[in-house]
Amino acid sequence: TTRSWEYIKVSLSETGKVGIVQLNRPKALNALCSGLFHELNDAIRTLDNDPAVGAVVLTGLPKAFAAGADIKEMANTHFVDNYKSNFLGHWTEITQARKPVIAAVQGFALGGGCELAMMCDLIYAGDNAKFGQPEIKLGTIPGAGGSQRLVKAVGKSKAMELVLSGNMWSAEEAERAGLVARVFPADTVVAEAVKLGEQIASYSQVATQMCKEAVNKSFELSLAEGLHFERRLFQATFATKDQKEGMKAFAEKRAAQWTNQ
Ligand code: CO8
Repeated sequence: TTRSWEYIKVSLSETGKVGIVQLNRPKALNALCSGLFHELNDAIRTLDNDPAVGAVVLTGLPKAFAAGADIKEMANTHFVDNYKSNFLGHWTEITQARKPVIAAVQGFALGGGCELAMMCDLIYAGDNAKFGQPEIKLGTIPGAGGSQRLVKAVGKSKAMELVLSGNMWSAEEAERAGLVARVFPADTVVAEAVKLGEQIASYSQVATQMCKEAVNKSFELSLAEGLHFERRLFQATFATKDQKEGMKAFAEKRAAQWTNQ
């Protein structure tokens, strides 16, 4: 977190338990250029590997979480080059983080910006947030989950409307659709996300990581296989010291002392 960054800012909450990554490219409303994504991936990887950190908050600027992929950077690229270089393939690296990642969205979350928010584990929105997949207006289509994660988040009809119209949803509409977990006054959304991060970080990291892993498996597996996976992980928690401590502390009416073991 101490190195210098060009396109992002990285910090820790006061307790040191929540990593905060702020996209910071104000000149272009946080358009996601290649350099920004490399820095973002480095920061998330570093925080994910930091034993003191229990959760991460990803946020942007008051006017824009991110206004999409950098249109100027990609405008003149061609299929064969994009294909050979696996253009933007590294975008999904954030989904490999084991620790919970909370998106705190203010202002525009458009195109790749909306897709980046959806790659996080949950979204908190400021009441000024705007979500959309405007790629259709540029003669292209969503390329980083807008036709897949969005459907899983809000269902077919609402997803179709968003990607085919290129219109934007307000924070309230996004919450009603289930894209967003909760809406807050814009100037408090980062603090609220950090507060949730602190709560998550106050639990056993083994348990929070297993929770995240199990929920994410529900997108990949059939119900029977998913339930099987969940039960196995649940059973596995009984091999941890933290499960023993958590249940002992309950019986003794005291706070649990987690060791992440
Ligand atoms: N890319 C590059 N520059 C951008 C972008 C962007 N996505 N968005 C805004 N900017 C720049 C503007 O060009 C402008 O720069 P300059 O001052 O040099 O002209 C600056 O940011 C400020 O923007 P505006 O003046 O336009 O600000 P407004 O408040 O008037 O408008 C909007 C804000 C409505 C957000 C407007 O900027 C806009 O429509 N932006 C583009 C939104 C968009 O179409 N996003 C989708 C991009 S495509 C995409 O994300 C595909 C992802 C595919 C991923 C594939 C992975 C494999």
